[in-house]
Amino acid sequence: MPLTNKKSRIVVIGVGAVGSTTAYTLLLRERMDELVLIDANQGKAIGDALDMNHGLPFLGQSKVWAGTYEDCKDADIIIITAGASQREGESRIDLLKRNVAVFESITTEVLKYNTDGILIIASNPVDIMSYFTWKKSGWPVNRIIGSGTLLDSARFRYLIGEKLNIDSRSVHAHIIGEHGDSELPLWSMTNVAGSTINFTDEEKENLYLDTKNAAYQIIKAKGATFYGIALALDRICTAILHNEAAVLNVSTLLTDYHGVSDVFLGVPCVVDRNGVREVLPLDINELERTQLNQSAQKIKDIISSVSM
Ligand code: 6V0
Repeated sequence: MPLTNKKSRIVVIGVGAVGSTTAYTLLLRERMDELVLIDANQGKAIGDALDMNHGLPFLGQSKVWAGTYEDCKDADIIIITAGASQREGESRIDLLKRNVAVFESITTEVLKYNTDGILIIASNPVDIMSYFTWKKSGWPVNRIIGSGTLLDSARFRYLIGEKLNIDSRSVHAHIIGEHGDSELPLWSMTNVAGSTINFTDEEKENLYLDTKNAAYQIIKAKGATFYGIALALDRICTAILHNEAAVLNVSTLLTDYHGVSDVFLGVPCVVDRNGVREVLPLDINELERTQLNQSAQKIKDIISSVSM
């Protein structure tokens, strides 16, 4: 639902597994008036748009089409899910070099037509791609949002909920840091409606490892992950379009945050119509602070090694 009479528009760039599932999720939930699909493989975008249009008689009034970068002009939100997907056994960092070149060309095109939208980045390694996009775009940092550890936090909440036999929506638990191998669980802040959860150290370690390795497990089983991330991206879009001020663990620029600066990482952020309104201060313990700094250092080392 837009805040003005202007038609709300979301553009999805890269309609592979993640992009097309995200587009379909947004359509099913009737999040926008106009949905534009863009892909280097134009046939895929055209086919997806046709396919989705044939479902409109069962849905609402949204318009869907395979577009060009010119269609970014009136977009409220542009979601970038283009790029190569993670191969079996490949770390997200290994994807970087392949994806930087793709992003270079995409952001150049988007910037020609849009100056006031919000960019949501999902392509991996997402924290680095978000940082790179921010640097390249020159946009205010609140309008560049990486999907960050929103999906990881959802996986964590799901696993904890399953173990406790409690609805995962009632589990308050956060994964922060890199969306990847150096991410960390905030056990000191994990609770169910304020009630502390008493897991053994071994149980905690297993829950964390199952969360962290979930993507590898899914990729091994079926080649790619896309349903969970599609719902996470839908959640970010809703927070923006409905001006929710929702707290979501997205990737944003950190400045003097528990000793971390000049890097994008997933942390709890307030997300509203302007994107990331603020980063929530966290009362984390010393171990978590050390782990967050290690995660930041890992990302910074990689960024400096590819000299962006
Ligand atoms: P995919 O199925 O290979 O789709 C990628 C799409 O991008 C293809 O349709 C390509 O044609 C298209 N593409 C490539 N280059 C361009 C370009 N220059 N312009 C426009 N389109 C282009 O990959 P999949 O959808 O599985 O993954 C996409 C990205 O999302 C990858 O980087 C994944 O690692 C990442 N994921 C991120 C997640 C997260 O939590 N942030 C979760 C899952 C996947």
